[in-house]
Amino acid sequence: MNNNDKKLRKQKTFFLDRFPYIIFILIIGLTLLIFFIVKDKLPLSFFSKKPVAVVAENSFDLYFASPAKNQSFDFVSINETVPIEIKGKDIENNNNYNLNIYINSKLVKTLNASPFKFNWNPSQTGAYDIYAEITDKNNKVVYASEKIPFAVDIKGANSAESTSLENVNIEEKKNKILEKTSYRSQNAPPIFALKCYTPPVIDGNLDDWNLYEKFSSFTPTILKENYTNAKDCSGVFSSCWDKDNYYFFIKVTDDVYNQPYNTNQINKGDSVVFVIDTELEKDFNIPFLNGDDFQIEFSAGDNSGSAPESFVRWPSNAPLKGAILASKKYSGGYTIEGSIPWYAMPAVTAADELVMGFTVSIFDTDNMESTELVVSSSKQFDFNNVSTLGTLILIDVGDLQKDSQSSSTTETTKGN
Ligand SMILES: [Ca+2]
Ligand SMILES: [Ca+2]
Ligand SMILES: [Ca+2]
Ligand SMILES: [Ca+2]
Repeated sequence: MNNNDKKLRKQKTFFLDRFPYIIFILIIGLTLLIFFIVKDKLPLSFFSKKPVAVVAENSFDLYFASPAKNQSFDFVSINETVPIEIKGKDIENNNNYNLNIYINSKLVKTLNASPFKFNWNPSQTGAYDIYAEITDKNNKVVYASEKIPFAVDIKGANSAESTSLENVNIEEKKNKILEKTSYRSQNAPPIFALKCYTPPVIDGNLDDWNLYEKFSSFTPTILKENYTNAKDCSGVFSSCWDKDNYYFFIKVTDDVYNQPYNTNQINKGDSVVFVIDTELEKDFNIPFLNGDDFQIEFSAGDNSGSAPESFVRWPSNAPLKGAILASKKYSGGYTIEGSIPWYAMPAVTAADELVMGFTVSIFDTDNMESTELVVSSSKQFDFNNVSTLGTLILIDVGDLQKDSQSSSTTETTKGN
């Protein structure tokens, strides 16, 4: 009896029972219909995203925290920079991807670890657009962001036309060299050293480095779990060359200066380390060290104020012959400026377009007795594997110093 009752009730209430489901399905149907009608009429880039080969389990997304869309930057000097910051939770904790950033369709930066931020120095007033691409290990593009337009207005006399023309020429020259060169682009963006026609004064002061390229994208490489922030350990590196020497300047930001050591132990305290493969082309497929490779360490002087020093760990185990060094220590960091004679590296004939393997690393020791953290200009720092090195390229683009002086002091030098 019970069963029969139930059946009857079921039949009666069949439609009423299902009514909410039918309404629900109708709503979904209508929503989809509206979506497809509206979709094509909206200019949202979300819908017109490049049809990239999306791996089924990975859908990527990123956005620009800076610059904002249509933001305009009013600068008073050509040295000012546009802060670029990109957020993308899919790649922030994933080293399998690179981020290529394009401004006006030209690649300006490749980042491989978060935070994805850097300062971009525009050489001239203008309208720009920026977008980023995510590439996988095989350099295949898996995502391209929308383009963010922004504008830069550089006021003041410094934005002389000759300077921007010069920059365009330099960029063209660099691209030409890169096109015909074998280098390990996957390890790091190449560092360019411009030829200097007046050598920098080796005094630890930054003032004669304005014209030269600055590298600051250091990546934590060894004991990277100890990395906290840029105040702990970061740096800005510049270098230049002439027929006699390689010159460099590094400004290291380090919250605690600690260098208890001298000579062959300086790499246990705060120090800067170059690894150079001077015959990159010949040794391109050799991962181990040979006679033309160098590991050169620099210290800004020990805790009791000794003079800055160098140590060649490979191949010679001795201070670097003929090196001239100067350093400055200040609250929050130190500088090292130096010149290294090419004769210390006999395989090198310094010349325009010479390409070498190169990584500069900053070793940081704060409170312990040995290295706590290393940040490097390459993604990896492994001295036993020279195929992890980045690239250093010497180029000659003429006398920049003379050009910049003649354009800014034309009037005063005429009084003859
Ligand atoms: Ca100087
Ligand atoms: Ca530190
Ligand atoms: Ca070599
Ligand atoms: Ca330190």
